[in-house]
Amino acid sequence: MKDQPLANRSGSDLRASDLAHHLHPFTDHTVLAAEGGPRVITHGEGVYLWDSEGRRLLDGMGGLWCVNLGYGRKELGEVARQQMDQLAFYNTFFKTSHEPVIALAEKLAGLTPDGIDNFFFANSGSEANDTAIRLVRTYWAAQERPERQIIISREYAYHGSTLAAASLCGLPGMHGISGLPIAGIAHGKAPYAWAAGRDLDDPDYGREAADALEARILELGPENVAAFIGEPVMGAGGVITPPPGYWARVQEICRTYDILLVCDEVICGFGRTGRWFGAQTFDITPDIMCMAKGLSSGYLPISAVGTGPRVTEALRGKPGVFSHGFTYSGHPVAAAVALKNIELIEAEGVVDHVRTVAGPALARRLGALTDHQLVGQVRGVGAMWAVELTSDKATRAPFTPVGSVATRVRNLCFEHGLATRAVREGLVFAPPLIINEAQVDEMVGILTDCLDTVAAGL
Ligand code: PXG
Repeated sequence: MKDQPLANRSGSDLRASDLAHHLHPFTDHTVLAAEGGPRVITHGEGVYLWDSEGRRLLDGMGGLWCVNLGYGRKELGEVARQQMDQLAFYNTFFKTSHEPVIALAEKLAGLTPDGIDNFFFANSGSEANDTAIRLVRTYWAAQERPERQIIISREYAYHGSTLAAASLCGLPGMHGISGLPIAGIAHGKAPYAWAAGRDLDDPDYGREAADALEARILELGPENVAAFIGEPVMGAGGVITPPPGYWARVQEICRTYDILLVCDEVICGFGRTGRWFGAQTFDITPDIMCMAKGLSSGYLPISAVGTGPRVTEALRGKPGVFSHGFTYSGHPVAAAVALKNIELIEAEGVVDHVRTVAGPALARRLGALTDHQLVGQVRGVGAMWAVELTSDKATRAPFTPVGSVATRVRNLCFEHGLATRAVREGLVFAPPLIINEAQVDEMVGILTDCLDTVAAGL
């Protein structure tokens, strides 16, 4: 069985083999086995995927918040092929470099906010955030302030799955392994208006949510705090959008206490919020910026960490080795694909498309669901959205057990041709950025039918 080419094997055969040999991320393997194995995805084109049974799915999650340009872009494969022929691999350690990584770093410097001009490369968002922690520690060591150790993250944050990045997470479950979070990580409140019983556009709440960070800093002792890390819009935590004024006040607080600001742009970067970066949408000037996912539209694994003047100076201005890096830091094939991906996003006006077409269509069509009996709140920006369900619109109570109804809606959506994701009692959406208005209609149409069916069965 192992020697058969994939194309000749039936779906059930593939599922059986997967169950026998493949360990999946973030999966209850007993549930997977009880359901007879995973759905096997065979190919993709534009915003659509197909599975081994020939069923078509509209990909409401852009793979996993990453396939910004959509599936099947031949140009990216061609660039990868050319680069493999020319130079499949060389490292960027020990005073060497190569053209693709030089071109990519130069390109990123032109797209990121002013001051973010230098880039360190890795392979995943988790590694980018681990790198950010190293950079923060390096910065404070260079200032001869090594007691500044604590990095403040937030409840509901997702920053990755390596031991350090998992420590930054604020989601239940991520700290299940004993010993996490690692030392020097603290958590504060998220600006989650729905859970706080506040309106999305309440400026008082924006200020209060940010002031909670100041209170946390004072509790920990400002002299011990090294950095604050945040996603401009919290993604995997349930598309938690910042209330008005939140980021302005957070930045003021970071400046007051001389704390570095790290933006985790792993989801928000490369057009997701309707600008190149979430930092631009929310007028944030970070000291460190982490990116991955949309950097290559998920075609190859690559991530980057951008540094502003303070952090760059700590690395460039002092002798001493920065003892950190990965074999594949700045991998030439991944870098070439990322560069081409960025060029295509630019040439096709994809970021403007999100801001002027896809984003407004998602806002309009998903926003209309607010009247649905199961829906408590619809929130989002650009092409990242959440539909929060509730059993009681007045008290905002979830269903019992929490997540049971959202999971039912999610499963039904998959059966009816829409890939989405349930987060607590909500459904989240992050389709490829190239999604057009008719496809938004199709997506929200399937979702609405599934909400109706589930509501009728309650
Ligand atoms: N930061 C953010 C903001 C992320 O969303 C990471 C870092 C880690 O990236 P890597 O490449 O190491 O996975 C992420 C990843 C979900 C889900 O269920 C989201 C992510 C990963 C896995 C699942 O929504 N985001």
